[in-house]
Amino acid sequence: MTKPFKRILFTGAAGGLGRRLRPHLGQFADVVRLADLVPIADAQPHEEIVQCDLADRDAVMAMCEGVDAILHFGGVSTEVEFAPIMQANILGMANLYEAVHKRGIRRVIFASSNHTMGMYKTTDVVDAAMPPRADGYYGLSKVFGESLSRYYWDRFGIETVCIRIGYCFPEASNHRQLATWLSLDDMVELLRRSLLTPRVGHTITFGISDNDGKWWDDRHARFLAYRPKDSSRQFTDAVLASGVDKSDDMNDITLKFQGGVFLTHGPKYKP
Ligand code: NAI
Ligand code: 15L
Repeated sequence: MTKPFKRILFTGAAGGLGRRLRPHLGQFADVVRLADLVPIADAQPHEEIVQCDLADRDAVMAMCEGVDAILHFGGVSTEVEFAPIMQANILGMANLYEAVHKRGIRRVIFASSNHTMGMYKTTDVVDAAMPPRADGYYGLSKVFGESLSRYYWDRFGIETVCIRIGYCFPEASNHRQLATWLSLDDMVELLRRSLLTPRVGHTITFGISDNDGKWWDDRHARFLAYRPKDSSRQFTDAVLASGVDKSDDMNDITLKFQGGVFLTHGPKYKP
C-alpha cells in the first residue's frame, strides 16, 4: 500500500505521548524517524532513531535531512524556570524552522498547548482568533512557536497545523481534565487530518475529544474535518464519585482560570 509520505520525523519520541503514538505512525510514511534528547530503543524495520538536542542548530539541521513532514512534539512540556524552556522550546523551535526552510520541508504539525490561553477564565469560550493569554513561560513558549510558524507560512509558504492539545493521557480524573481530555485515537485522527488535508496554510486547532462542557470552539479549523469519536463522559461518574475539586470557589485560581494548576507555578497571581 502506498503511504502518504516517504519519510516523516517525530520529535519528542521518548516522551509520554511519543511512546503512545509510536505504534500508530507507520501508517503515514514508509520511514518514521524518531528523535529525542534521550536515547530511544528497539528501532523497528520502518523506523530510524536520532538522538538530538533541539537547542543544537547543526544537529537539528542533520535531523531534518530527507524528511517530507514533521510532527514536532519534542521540548519542555510543563511549567519550569525560563532557561530550559528557552533552550528547548524557543531556540529549539527557531532551529527547527530554519532547518525546515533550508531542507525544503513543506509541512509541520506542532504540538502546541492549551496553556497558550491559560489566563482565560473557565467561564469563557475561546476560539483560535482570540488573542493568546498564556499562563506562564511554558505557555508563552508555545505562543512563540505558533507565531514563528505563522511567520514561516506568511514569508515562505511553509504550512503548519498548531494543535493546542488539552489533556492527552489515558484517563481524566478531575473536572478540568473532563473539559480538556483528548483520547489517543482522537489524537491520531487529528494528526491524520492535519497531515493529509490538502491545504492547511497556518492553522490553529484545539486537540480535544467530544467532551461535555468544552471551553474551546474549533470553528476556524472546521475545514480539517476532524470528528472526535471519544468523549471524557466515560470518566464523569468516577470523577463525581471521587469528590475531587468539589469546590466551586471562583477565588481559587486553579478553578477560575483555564490553566488550572499551572497557575500555581512561578510568581503569585495578582488580580
Ligand atoms: P513529555 O515531556 O513526556 O515528552 C517531551 C519529550 O521531549 C521528552 O522525551 C524529552 O526528552 C524531549 N525533549 C525535551 N527537551 C528536549 C530538547 N532540548 N531536545 C530534544 N528533545 C527534548 O511530554 P508529552 O506529554 O509527551 O508531550 C509531548 C508534546 O505535546 C510536548 O511538546 C507538550 O508540550 C505537548 N502537549 C502535551 C499535552 C499532553 O496532554 N500530553 C498537552 C499539551 C501539549
Ligand atoms: C500541557 O501542556 C502539558 O504538556 C501536559 O502535561 C498537561 O499538563 C496539559 O498541558 C494540561 O493542561 O493538563
